Amino acid sequence: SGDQQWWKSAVVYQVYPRSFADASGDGVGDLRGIAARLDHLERLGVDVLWLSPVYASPQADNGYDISDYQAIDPLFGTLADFDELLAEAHGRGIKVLMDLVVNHTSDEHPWFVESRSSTDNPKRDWYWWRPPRAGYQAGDPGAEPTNWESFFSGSTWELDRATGEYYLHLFDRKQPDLNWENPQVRQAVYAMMRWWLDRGVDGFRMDVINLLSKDPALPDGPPTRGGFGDGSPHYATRPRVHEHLQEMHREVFAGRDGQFLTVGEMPGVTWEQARLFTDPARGELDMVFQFEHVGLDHGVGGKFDPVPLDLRDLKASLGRWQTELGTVGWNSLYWNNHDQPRVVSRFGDDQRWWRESATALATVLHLHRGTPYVYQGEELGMTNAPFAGIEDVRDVEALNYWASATALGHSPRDVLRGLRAMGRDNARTPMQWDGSPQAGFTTGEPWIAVNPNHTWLNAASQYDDPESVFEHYRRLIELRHRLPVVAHGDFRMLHPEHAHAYVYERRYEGHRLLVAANLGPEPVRLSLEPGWSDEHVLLANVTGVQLGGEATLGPWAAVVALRE
Ligand code: ISL
Repeated sequence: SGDQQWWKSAVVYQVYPRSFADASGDGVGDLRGIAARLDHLERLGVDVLWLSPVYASPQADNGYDISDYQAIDPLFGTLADFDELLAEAHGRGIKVLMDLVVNHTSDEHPWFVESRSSTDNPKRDWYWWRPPRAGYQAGDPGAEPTNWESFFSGSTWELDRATGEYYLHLFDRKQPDLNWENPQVRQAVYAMMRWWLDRGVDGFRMDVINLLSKDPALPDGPPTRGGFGDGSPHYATRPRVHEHLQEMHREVFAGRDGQFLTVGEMPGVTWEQARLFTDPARGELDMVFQFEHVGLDHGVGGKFDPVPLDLRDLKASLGRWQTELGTVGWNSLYWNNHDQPRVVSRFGDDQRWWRESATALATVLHLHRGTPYVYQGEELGMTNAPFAGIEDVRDVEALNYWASATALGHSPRDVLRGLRAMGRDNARTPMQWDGSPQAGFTTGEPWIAVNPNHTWLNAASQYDDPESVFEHYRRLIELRHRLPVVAHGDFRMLHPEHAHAYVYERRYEGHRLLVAANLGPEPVRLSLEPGWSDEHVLLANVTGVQLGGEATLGPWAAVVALRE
């Protein structure tokens, strides 16, 4: 059903509303700001706009803590602003995906306010409440019902003094986990989803959707650092998640007219599991975000203790996902989102080879089999930010980590080094529209500092420059739209053992697409199958690339070639 799988030739653009464009001048991006910048998306040629959360929220985790799923936070505007953005996007042929955050709500959501009010409240069972561990008094060290460590540092359990019980929060204490065992919870979520689809949205990006189902026995996990345990065997990708997603598909999407897209964000998911989630015959999801390739540079101390990437590991990982989701299921392709450091700073070179490495990495990613996601500013080659100290940091994950790591005796200098390299705020500095003092993002005081490099790194200076990062992304997107081999071809990794070159071939109905990139600063020469020559080159990020029996690739050179 080719038409039903329209997203195979589509590219998605992610907007983080807080940091995209501020129309009101309060220093925080908003919906009217996004609407005013749709020209940028149209020029780039993307098919879908994924909006990070704009719902009513206390903003403890920048909107991933929702207090009303059917209201827009005043920070971002009104429902009327939303409807207008939707209409304007649709008018340009751009679909809109909402972020669906239903593993947890805000602790200020009325459901949780009711739930916490007494042990016999009808909504008590909508969340995970447990008494202190047997033999302990509430509040004692070790009294938490399990040893699980939160994604955002500390225990996953918070004591509520009113009833003397603890509630579960895999993320911040202001993000209590919903109990998906309860059918009323599930029906409330499906009704809310239908309400958004009725309003005209085109699908959902589903936040940590593989964490919905917990083992109700809530067993301890294997010990980790700092006296905690790893609870993930008891909450990640449990069998009932598949049941929940199938039920959601039936209750929300089945029989509805239109072309939708569902993508599930899934920390820790394996390709075996992803194949089940995305097998169309099972009726669960269209695609998933997996995390294997963005974990390859995490060190023994976790994400804030990074180690250099070995390109062979990256190729082995992405290559395996290509092969294993080749005939059943579908991949999402991404380097960046609002949780990851900027790829040009992370896997590229944001100094000497900034333009070349940004475009080489883009080339390698976009021509894989799967649906590419571009995170705002990535198409300009935006870089990590030079945070001077902890006072420049805004993210709850980073601030919680800072507090707990420094309390454990880690030196502030080391903690900051980790945050600078890997912190999520790197992705959250304002979009760089032009070289003016606040980068054209706001007329006010931005909620987080603009990166000083906006004076030369900005959209205005890249439009119509044939050598710009933006133009390169635009061409890659155009290739996906134009060439069936990009959307539908198979995948074969070449030179898998090469430490600096990333080379692969795609084939479809007699067409062969070759992608060859040098992801390093030293020149590379590679042997190729006979038959390739310079006349097959479709796109290159530098001049002077030679294709023959050998490919000669200068620093960070990337080339795309096509033949029959
Ligand atoms: O960046 C991470 C912390 O190391 C990830 O573990 C991240 O928290 C995880 O991918 C889940 O992310 C999603 O859910 C979080 C939210 O903070 C993220 O912004 C969101 O993308 C909780 O809703």
